[in-house]
Amino acid sequence: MQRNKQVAMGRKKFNMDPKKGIQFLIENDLLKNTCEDIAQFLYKGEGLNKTAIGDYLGERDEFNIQVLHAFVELHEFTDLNLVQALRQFLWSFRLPGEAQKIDRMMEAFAQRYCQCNHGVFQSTDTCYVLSFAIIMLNTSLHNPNVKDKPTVERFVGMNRGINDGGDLPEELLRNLYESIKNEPFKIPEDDGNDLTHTFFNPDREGWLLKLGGGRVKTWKRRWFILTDNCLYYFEYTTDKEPRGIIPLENLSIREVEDSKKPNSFELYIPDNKDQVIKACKTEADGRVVEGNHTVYRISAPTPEEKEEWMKCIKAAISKDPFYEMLATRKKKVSSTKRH
Ligand code: 4IP
Repeated sequence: MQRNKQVAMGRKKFNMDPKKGIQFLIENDLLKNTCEDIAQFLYKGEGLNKTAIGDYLGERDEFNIQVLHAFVELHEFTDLNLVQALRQFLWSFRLPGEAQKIDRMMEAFAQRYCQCNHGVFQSTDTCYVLSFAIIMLNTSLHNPNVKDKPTVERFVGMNRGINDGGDLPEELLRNLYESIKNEPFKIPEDDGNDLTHTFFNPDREGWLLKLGGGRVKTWKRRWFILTDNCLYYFEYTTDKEPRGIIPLENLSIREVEDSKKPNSFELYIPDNKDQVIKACKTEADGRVVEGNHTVYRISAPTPEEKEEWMKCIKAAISKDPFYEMLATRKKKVSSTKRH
């Protein structure tokens, strides 16, 4: 009885703070302090929140990385095609939004898949790149915001040359395509920052209010466009030149309560209070100068629009480093000469 109570308490603690939860279970002899035992506990996942599991597995600590590997080893992918294996894997925890974490986890996944299925791919990188192509395909086919749905021919074409310079069998690619088309990935709960959003080009435009950066702070209605990892704002929708450009690199976004404007959020530099955000703006006389905001406070017309904007901006912020990492791998798998 006592033991069960304590395990339940450990699970609760884990869901609030994964490291503390694990520590509690170990200290009370409810869990052995080995990566295999911890991995087993996470794999069973009973009563555990999948976001917390993902956070724990994504940590950069050497020990957590070992747990991640032990966790992936528990997955049996033998004779599963890549989509089936991804379904299993992506359901066992929630992938965190951060690029480095996704990279580590997907690398571990690809290694395990290749270990269970010798000879399907020329290299782990091929498996890794194709896994992402599939995840992106899933988004393109099932996200209602994506109007241009790729055909199977396009999917096959996009994956030419990824098997260390050679092609994968067309039938394999067709099967994977059909599988995703017939049934989207089931992904544990979504807080708007998961990888299906990470890969969705969120381009968005609309009217928002922005608080000025001067001494007297005024709210101005501006037409905002989110694209290329930048936020542009214009005075009129038809303006050719933006009044301001805010590169989103290194910025974070948070909700804020503003006594005057509802549905507000802010762009800010994490862990920094006074540093000015790199941005440029056009002065009244037409000169282009550096911005002087330490935060950008923005207010949306409705709570729904605020959510949408925040989701899209978050996705824009988190996708970029990842695209780079993926691009590097793609280069690798398409340039390697096959012997
Ligand atoms: C202006 O207030 C506008 O809010 C500007 O926004 C803002 O520049 C100015 O900040 C602020 O002083 P007034 O129109 O009442 O003078 P916009 O350029 O969209 O018109 P930002 O940097 O927010 O674009 P300073 O810090 O540039 O003065």
